[in-house]
Amino acid sequence: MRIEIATLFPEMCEAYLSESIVGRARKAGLIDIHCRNIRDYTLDKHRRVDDKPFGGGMGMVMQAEPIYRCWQAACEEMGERPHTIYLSPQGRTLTQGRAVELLQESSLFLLCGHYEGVDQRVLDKIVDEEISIGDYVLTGGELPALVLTDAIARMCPGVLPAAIAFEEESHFSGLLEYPQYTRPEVWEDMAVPPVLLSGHHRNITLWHREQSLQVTKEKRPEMYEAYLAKQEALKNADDM
Ligand code: 4F9
Repeated sequence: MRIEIATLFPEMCEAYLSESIVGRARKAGLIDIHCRNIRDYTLDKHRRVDDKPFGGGMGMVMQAEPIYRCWQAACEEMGERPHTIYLSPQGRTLTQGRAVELLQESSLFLLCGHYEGVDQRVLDKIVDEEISIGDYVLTGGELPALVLTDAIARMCPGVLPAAIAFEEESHFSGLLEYPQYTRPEVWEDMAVPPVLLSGHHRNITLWHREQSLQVTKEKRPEMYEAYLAKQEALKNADDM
């Protein structure tokens, strides 16, 4: 998987992408992530990448040409047209399911906007899909691009053990995770649930499952109801 992040702040993105699991995966050649500075593609002698909006209004708008030239350079280097995503509060909200689907793409181009927006014409020309990471406004698309990159990178082959990347007790199975404990057995007068120290694997699995159900019911009642409805539907399909 190759991911190109087009931004006015490549160092900001590199800082995150050079550390921890994603940083290690890049060094090991498991994922190919490039940050491209849109400003490197301006033809303006003052290296400008934005201008006042036609029709008036507040703030500045990112110009079409530097973004388009940046995208063309990425296309040429990759030898293909990447699936092109604009991170925007107007997009469809990112889900685990969408992240899994995007894993199938051979290359992605993530466009990070800044200022008040991006000239609509370049969006119309290159963007396949707009993605939001939630209903709030940020100062730019960098954090959303990093969120999307992280969600995809951790599922790329070899980055994490598959058992963790596609973990059962998570959003994949439709339930939240059960609580976890590590040493010491007693901390601040609070003991670890005894079943976890019992060595009885079947009981431990049953306890995990029960905790997942309880946590989901309490914290995400709508997710719990959807889970029950799905279980019921599966049961009925079995009976037929
Ligand atoms: C993008 C917010 C995606 C949420 C981009 C300002 C954004 C955003 N999800 N906010 N620029």
